[in-house]
Amino acid sequence: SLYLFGIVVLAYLFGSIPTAVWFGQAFYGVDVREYGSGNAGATNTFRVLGKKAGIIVMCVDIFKGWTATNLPHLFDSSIVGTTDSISFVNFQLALGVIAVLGHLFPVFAGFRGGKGVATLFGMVIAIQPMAALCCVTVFLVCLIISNYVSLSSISAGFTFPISLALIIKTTVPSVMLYAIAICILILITHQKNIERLLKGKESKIYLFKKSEK
Ligand code: NKO
Repeated sequence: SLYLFGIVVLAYLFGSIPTAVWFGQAFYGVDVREYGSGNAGATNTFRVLGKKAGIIVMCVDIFKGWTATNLPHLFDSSIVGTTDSISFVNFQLALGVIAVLGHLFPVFAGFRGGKGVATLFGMVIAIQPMAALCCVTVFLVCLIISNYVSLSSISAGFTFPISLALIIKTTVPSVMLYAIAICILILITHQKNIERLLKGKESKIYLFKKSEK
């Protein structure tokens, strides 16, 4: 129906909010896409503008994914068109991915966005909090050991389907399909990072080093 289409558009618009670009332009007069990795994400904001800016962008980007995925809860079941929990979760999964596509190709920033990691994480929190906990644990351990955010994002991406299979007995099979697709999506958005990692040229991020900014 028209309502469903409206919710889908809303999810895309939410994902499209280019937090890194707008935050940098508003408070530092800088488009972070012109520096560092050129990515409009939390990591590059951290790299270019410092720890505080990076953490704020990360939080907003996570919130975008969480909000888009929870949009159906805001509407009446007659609008969402189902009371069946499986199709409800399927709709939520679709909305999460649509928000991530908005983050990757934001209408508000010339369709040059980020890599979708934080927004995907927000989606996973909304769909399967236990899996999200597994992902963030692997992410942090990997980051503390390697100091590569990209490698940590990729590892966390793999953790999503693996944690579903090993720890969580999911009743909705499509969650597993989405988890595998998300894992592949992270590999695709990190192709340049993978090349740099293999050449030993990826830039490191030190979480606990004092940033001057
Ligand atoms: O600039 O190319 P870059 O080095 O910036 O950036 C690479 C980086 C891009 O992603 C980001 C977002 C980082 C957000 C960190 C959020 C941490 C929360 C835990 C992550 C769990 C991930 C789960 C993935 C969903 C399955 O990679």
